[in-house]
Amino acid sequence: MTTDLPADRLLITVAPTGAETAKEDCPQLPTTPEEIARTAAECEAAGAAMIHIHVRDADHRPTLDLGLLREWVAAVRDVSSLVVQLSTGGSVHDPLEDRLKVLDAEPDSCSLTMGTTNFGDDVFSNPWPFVCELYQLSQERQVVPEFELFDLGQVHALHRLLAKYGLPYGGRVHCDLVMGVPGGMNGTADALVAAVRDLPEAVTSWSATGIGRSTLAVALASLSKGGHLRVGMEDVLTIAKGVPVESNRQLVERVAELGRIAQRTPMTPDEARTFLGIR
Ligand code: KMH
Ligand code: ZN
Repeated sequence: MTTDLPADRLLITVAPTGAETAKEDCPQLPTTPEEIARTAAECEAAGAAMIHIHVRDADHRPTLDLGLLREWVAAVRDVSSLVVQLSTGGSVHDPLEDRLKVLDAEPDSCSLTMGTTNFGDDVFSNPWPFVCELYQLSQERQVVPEFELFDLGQVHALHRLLAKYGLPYGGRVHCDLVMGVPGGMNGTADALVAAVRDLPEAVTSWSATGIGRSTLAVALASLSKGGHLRVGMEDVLTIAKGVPVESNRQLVERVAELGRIAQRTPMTPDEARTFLGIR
C-alpha cells in the first residue's frame, strides 16, 4: 500500500469540544451525541478529515464513561467518514487508569501527550511510565496515536519513546504541536520552527494548533512550513477579538480558505486513513 498523496494535500483535524469549556458559558459547544454528529457532518463537508473527540455526559460535563465514548464514536461514524480520534488526555481531573481505558472504545486514533505540562492553574499529568504504557497499548490494539507536543521537552521525549518501543501501529508517525497553552510552548512562528526542526526523522507528518489568540499565527506558520492544521472550539472560542465562534464549521471553513490561499487541498477522510496508517 502506498501512503504517498499529492504534496498539496492538507490534513484538517477538528477538535470541537475539549474538556475545559462549560456549556453554560458557550451554548454552541457540541456536548451531546446529536450535536457531535451534526458537527462531524458539517465539518467533513467544510474540509475536515479527522475529529478529535472529548465526550460529555448528560449534564454536559467531561467524562470518560466507556458507554458514552462508544455512543459518541458510533454517532460520528453514522453520519461521516471522518477518522475518529479519541482524546486520552481527558480533563486535568481524570485518573490515569481511566485514560488508558479510552482505547476500549475502539477509535481509529488516539491522542498521546508526551509529557506533563502546567495547564493554566492546573497540571496536565503525563508521567513517563504512563506515556510508555499508553503507547504500548495503542500498538497492541492497533490504534494509531497522534503525539501531542506541548513543549520542546516533549519533542525530545518522542525521540526516546520511538527509540525504545519502535514505530506506532501502521508505521506512520503523526504529531500535533499544541501551542500557546499557559505552561507550554508559545504560540508563535519562532516556537513552531524550533519544534519542527527538532522532530525525530521518523515523523511522517505534523499538524499544529494555536490556543486562543495564537490560532491564526500558528495556522499561518504551519502552512508556511508545509504542516497540517488542527482547529476547533477545544482550542479557540473567538473568531476575531471579542467575537464568539458560531460553530466548529466556521473555524474549519476559515482554515480551509487559508489552505486554499496557500495552494493546499483538504485531504479526504479516506486519504487521511492512508496517510496516517489507519487500518
Ligand atoms: N484537556 C487537556 C487537559 C488531549 O486531548 O489528549 C488535555 C488535552 C489533550 O486536551
Ligand atoms: Zn484534546
